[in-house]
Amino acid sequence: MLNGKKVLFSGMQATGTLTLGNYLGALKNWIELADEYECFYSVVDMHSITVRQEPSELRKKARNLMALYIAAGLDPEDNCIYYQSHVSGHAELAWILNCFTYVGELNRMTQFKDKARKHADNINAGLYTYPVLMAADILLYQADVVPVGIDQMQHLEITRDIAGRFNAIYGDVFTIPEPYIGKQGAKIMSLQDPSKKMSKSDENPNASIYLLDDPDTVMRKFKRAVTDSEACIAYNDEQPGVKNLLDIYCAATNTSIDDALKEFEGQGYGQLKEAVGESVIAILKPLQQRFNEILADKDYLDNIIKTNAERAQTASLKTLRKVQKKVGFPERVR
Ligand code: ATP
Ligand code: LTN
Repeated sequence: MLNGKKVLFSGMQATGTLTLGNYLGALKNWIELADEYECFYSVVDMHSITVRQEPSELRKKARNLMALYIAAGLDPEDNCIYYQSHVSGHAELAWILNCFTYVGELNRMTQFKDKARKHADNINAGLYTYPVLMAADILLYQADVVPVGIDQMQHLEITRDIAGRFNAIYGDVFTIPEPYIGKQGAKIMSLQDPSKKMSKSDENPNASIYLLDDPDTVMRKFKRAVTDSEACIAYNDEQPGVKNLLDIYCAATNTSIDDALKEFEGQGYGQLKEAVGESVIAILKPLQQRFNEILADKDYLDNIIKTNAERAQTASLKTLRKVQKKVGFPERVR
């Protein structure tokens, strides 16, 4: 508990422009939960360098991501929105937790296996221990709940295991976090290959809707989206492309699948694609306008970056000092 509320933590990597998958699977839920919890939303730039980044590009993407969080509807006064690299406790706790994580556990992580396959020339130790840094992010703030897309469930489970193991040795140090997966949009698939998740690092730009795509591009990408030759609008695994479009429509408009199926009864794929495109454009237009305004106001954004880093640093130090004491590090002499 912090300030009388339960704590929420989540983060996204500054590795590219956010996709509709990131928005519907994570960001939208963050906004819905923001009032109920004391929230920490991090731009996890330390995770980003597990894959090689061009420094000036990373800095730009991280700032854009910070602006996107705010543009999407997170109030930076009520919520602590900050850069992970500005709070030293993430790395310090990650080191300690590394010593409570088994290589056998890390060997099972599917995201590591996927990324190692994609970046075979750079399978670095950071990529391997990525889940431990993520556990540190979450445990540092004693988070009760962590809203993420389905793909992050395995990382949440290892976080709970590490926290439970630490608590079993040293007493109740960490809150065991619960994942929060939204009912809709938890796994948005690629528009070009509906067996793969929509991902901001996909090399085919037509596979993803980016939050900064203009309306014509959004519509064009939906019109090109892979469907099938069944020509009927149904929600099942034999028609994964159509299922994905319906998932997007329902998550974007807060409609149930049953209601959407009634709405599109007797219609063709062209009409479905048009309606999905419109529903997404309606979300993106105001978001993009806010985004441009925020980025243009340098002082406003800089002030948020500064004050929130201080807030996060203060909150994180409480846990860090407790953990350092528990494992036997010498007391600081004042
Ligand atoms: P990358 O391609 O760089 O690995 P990503 O697009 O998979 O990135 P992340 O930064 O790893 O995105 O994820 C940020 C958040 O968005 C996480 O909570 C993740 O679960 C969620 N998310 C990512 N992709 C999707 C998707 N296609 N559908 C639903 N949620 C998603
Ligand atoms: N691993 C996540 C990003 C992430 C995160 C976190 C999410 C890093 N630290 C803490 C929730 C809580 C990803 O790749 N999407």
